[in-house]
Amino acid sequence: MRIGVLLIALGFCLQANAEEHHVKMLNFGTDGGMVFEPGFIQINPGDSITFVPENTGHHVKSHSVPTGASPWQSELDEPFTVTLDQEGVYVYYCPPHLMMNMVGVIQVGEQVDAVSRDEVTEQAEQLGRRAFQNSARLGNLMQQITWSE
Ligand SMILES: [Cu+2]
Repeated sequence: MRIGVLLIALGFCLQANAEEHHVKMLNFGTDGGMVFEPGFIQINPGDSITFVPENTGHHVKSHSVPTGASPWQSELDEPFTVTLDQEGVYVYYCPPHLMMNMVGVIQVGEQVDAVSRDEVTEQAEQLGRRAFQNSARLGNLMQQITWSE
């Protein structure tokens, strides 16, 4: 009985600690044209991210997600919220503006297991090869990841 109450209280605490973050989809931002802002974000497991279409013509689709996590895709011009429970790196893009490197990176957890580094980097490079503008953007975002030793 007492343990049950404790677990319920703990559940409320965990829920209260989960944060909701916002990423804007913009025609122009601080990092140039056709851009997610912020392009890199570090969150805790269980947090959610809402993608907000501030301008029309954008949506978001995951490119690579950690093992065990589900891919996602939003509707054009619709706000979209995804909750991320699995630690690791998520790379995503806006399909209509992939050629302009409209891409973003999410780090879930304080650090990312360095064992996954080569695979994650290779997946990001596959996506980056399809960009013809803002070509440095994805590399700059990937450099902000904190890897474990
Ligand atoms: Cu776009």
